[in-house]
Amino acid sequence: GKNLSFLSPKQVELAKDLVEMGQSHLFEHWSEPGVDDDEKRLFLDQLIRLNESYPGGLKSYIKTARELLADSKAGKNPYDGFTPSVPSGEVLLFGDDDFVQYEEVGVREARNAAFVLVAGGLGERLGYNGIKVALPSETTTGTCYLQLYIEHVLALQEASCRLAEGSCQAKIPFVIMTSDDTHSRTVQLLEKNNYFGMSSTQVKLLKQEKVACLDDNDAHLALDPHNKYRIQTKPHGHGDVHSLLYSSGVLKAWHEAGLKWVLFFQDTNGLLFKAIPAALGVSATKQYHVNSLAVNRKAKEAIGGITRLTHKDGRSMVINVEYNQLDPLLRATGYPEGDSNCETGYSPFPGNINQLIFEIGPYLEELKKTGGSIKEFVNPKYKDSTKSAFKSSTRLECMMQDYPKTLPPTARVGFTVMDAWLAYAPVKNNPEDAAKVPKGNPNHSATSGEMFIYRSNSLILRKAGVKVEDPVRQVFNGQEVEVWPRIAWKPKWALTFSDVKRKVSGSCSISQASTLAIKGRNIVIEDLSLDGALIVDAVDEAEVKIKGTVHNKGWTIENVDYKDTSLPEEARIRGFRFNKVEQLEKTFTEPGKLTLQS
Ligand code: UGB
Repeated sequence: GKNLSFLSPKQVELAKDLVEMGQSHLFEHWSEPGVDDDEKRLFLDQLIRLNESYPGGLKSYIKTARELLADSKAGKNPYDGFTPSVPSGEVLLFGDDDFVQYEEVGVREARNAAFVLVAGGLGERLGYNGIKVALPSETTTGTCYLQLYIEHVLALQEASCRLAEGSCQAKIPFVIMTSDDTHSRTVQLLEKNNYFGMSSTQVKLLKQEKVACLDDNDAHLALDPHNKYRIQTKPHGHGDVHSLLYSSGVLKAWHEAGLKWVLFFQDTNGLLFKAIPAALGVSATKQYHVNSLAVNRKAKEAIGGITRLTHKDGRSMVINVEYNQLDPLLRATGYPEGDSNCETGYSPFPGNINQLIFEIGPYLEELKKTGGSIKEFVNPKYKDSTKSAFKSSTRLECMMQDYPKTLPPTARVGFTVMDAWLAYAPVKNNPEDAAKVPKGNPNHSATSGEMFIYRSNSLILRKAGVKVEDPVRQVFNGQEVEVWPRIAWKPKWALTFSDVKRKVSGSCSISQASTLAIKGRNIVIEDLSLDGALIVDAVDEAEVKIKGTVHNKGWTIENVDYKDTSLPEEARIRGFRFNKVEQLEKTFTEPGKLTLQS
């Protein structure tokens, strides 16, 4: 009944639709016509964006919200009727023959792949002020996560092309999903660093929109408490990646270009690319439509459990059960111990690390039907036991690993388990929370994230025949971790176990106090005895051999107090920094065969 002539027809249409959806409260407080008209237009523009960025629009959002809120109020368990059991998947042991073979297949396939990094999250649990992909993955080389990922994709691209018959111009597409919280800082990081060596056309950013908040069980959209002409919004979760790949046309373009695989991964796991060649090899060999990567999981570890869920009616699926739901589900279905370790010292349920590999053809076919919308959930905090009012507004959320939930039983959904030491080193917890993690469980902190990279590299070199000295245990920011020699290398130096084996030979040894950074491509290590710090770089055209004994005072580790605000946040959150006392640092700038012999 209001005079709406100052609005565009599109704006009026949506306003009318919203009133029909029971959302007239959005307009009731409007000032008289002529007052705040610009604000009102902006308000409707925001509603149009919310409407267009959600598959099925606000109508569908509100409908789903009402259903999920009713279920939540009724205390309905989403797992009602399902019994969990331990699923069987592909279990790979690093360095075994089949692991090595899968790696070779995976590298070959990589030129038919596209990579998608979901990096729209703020990382509230970590509490770092910057974007997470700008954090150093380790501080020996200072390589940030985004650089690490891009260099890995480039190295894979090159290695894969080398295996191709005939000429290969493959440029592996790299998509980053951002959000309003991370978008501009991600762009800045890329631009400031020339896309870390990737061509800028190879990188595409897709920004996810937040979704409307809900005030009550009737799914009344919530007004921003600070602005009555804005809807309050919150993040919808990493599950948005599917609808974005679909609605942007990116997925279709990849399919038309003949690409076969899309790999999803998260913002802070410095080890994930150690698992990618073999996991992609498994996907290709087993022809999996969906392959999720998993690692051995400690009970109560904040990672989801891959579970077989069998329904009373016979349906069955293998799916991630999120960490906060695994324990209650187990207790409710005949496992009185809940989420607990078995005789192996690990949970029998493999831990989801949210590194997913989809075959593009079937994925695109499915998204044509769903538009990329996947199963959502709602998690309202109620005022009291009547569950009739919320403490604060809520919203629908979704997770990318829930994609298989709506697939038909004919879909080939599998998972691949690898050693946690090899493949998983997330940075999620702030120092205080990380210090409270039960002893023996990974801390998921900046401290463990860095130390796990050294452990992984040390164990890989050991497997390749290098005598790497045992670690010592040390406490940083209240967390006890194993400190292995600080070993880091560029992806172009070695991507697979076979690469590593080709590059180390003879009798090599590395002491616990050592630091080794290999930054060049064609560097081989032969009969090296290292006790100290050695940093080697070389142009691609140089073929360098490192031999002999390197002994110096090296880089020592200093404890850092995370409360000491005079230090950079990057050091504080890990609780240590290096004191670069002495090192042998050598950069080979000329092509040709060269030897560093000491
Ligand atoms: N992310 C977005 O891009 N957009 C969003 O709206 C939210 C997040 P968290 P979470 O493997 O390590 C997941 O917060 O959700 C990005 C799995 O669900 O780090 O607690 C964000 O930037 C869980 O099963 O993780 O837990 C980040 O890159 C478990 O396996 C990514 O999504 C765990 O990760 C994950 O966000 C794990």
